[in-house]
Amino acid sequence: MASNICCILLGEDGSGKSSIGNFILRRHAFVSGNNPGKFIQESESHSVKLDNRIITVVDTPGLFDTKEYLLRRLINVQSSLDFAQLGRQFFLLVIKYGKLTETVHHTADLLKIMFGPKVLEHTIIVFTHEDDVMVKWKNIENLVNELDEKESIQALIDECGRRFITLSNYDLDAHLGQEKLEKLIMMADALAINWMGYCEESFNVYRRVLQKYANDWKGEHLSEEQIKIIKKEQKQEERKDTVFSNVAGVLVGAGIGLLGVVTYAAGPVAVGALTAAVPVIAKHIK
Ligand SMILES: Nc1nc2c(ncn2[C@@H]2O[C@H](COP(=O)(O)OP(=O)(O)O)[C@@H](O)[C@H]2O)c(=O)[nH]1
Ligand SMILES: [Mg+2]
Repeated sequence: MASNICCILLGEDGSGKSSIGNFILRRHAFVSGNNPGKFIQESESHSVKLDNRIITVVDTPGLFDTKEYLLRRLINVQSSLDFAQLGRQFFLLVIKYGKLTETVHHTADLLKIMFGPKVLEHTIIVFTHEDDVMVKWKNIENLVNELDEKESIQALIDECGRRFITLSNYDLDAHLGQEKLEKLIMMADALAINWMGYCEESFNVYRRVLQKYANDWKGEHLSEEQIKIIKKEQKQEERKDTVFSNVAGVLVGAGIGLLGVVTYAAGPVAVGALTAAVPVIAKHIK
């Protein structure tokens, strides 16, 4: 039987995250709309039962265009993983078709410092607003080729293992919508098979490092240099934590081993003492 899965929606405000969340849930659970009042500030989740398993969808605040400092926003979006206890997590990076801007180039790095260097191995890209652009460009390749940022967008698609779908959230009820939903769930299930589990310790390290810088780096952007510093420190801290837990493991193992040796050595001594004591005790009883 297919496992429970948990889909975390990531992307800019207005990209179509909430709409796609509703699309997966098949009900209007998340508020959606194109004005700031409709954009959420904290992650929220809803679930649906589908073919005897639970699909949880976590909607998150937009990554950019916010009044909040970028690092604070990232920490906020990162907390979406706290909801994701119910199944194997995968990420849906939602990008508005007509808005493939330079922020997309930045997105891969932001995802990595929030969720770790392997996050794109668990990510599917969803290009929304297909209806708006299809008339002009016909398909994503044509559209991407027109853009100045085409190399970084292609690189992002490649890093996600070329897992992407294109859709219009307005096809929600149509036959086409159903087909796309099935395709999406199939991709997610394929990811779930190879799912290695999210290491909570590593995740706590990513969070800790972001928090460390959040008070000092209060900008709306992070420079490439700042991202490099964060990545490097996360890697070092993760390694330290791994070494620490390995050493702790070895110490515990050694302790158990020592106890075994003591028991092993003490065993014959105890048996010998008992054997010697039995005739003496027996004599006293007589
Ligand atoms: N034309 C078109 N509009 C869409 C599509 N997806 C979402 N929208 C609209 O774009 C606006 C923002 O969508 P929403 O899901 O709230 O974006 P979010 O801020 O990322 O959660 C809403 O008015 C949606 O109706 C799409 O595929 N095509
Ligand atoms: Mg929304």
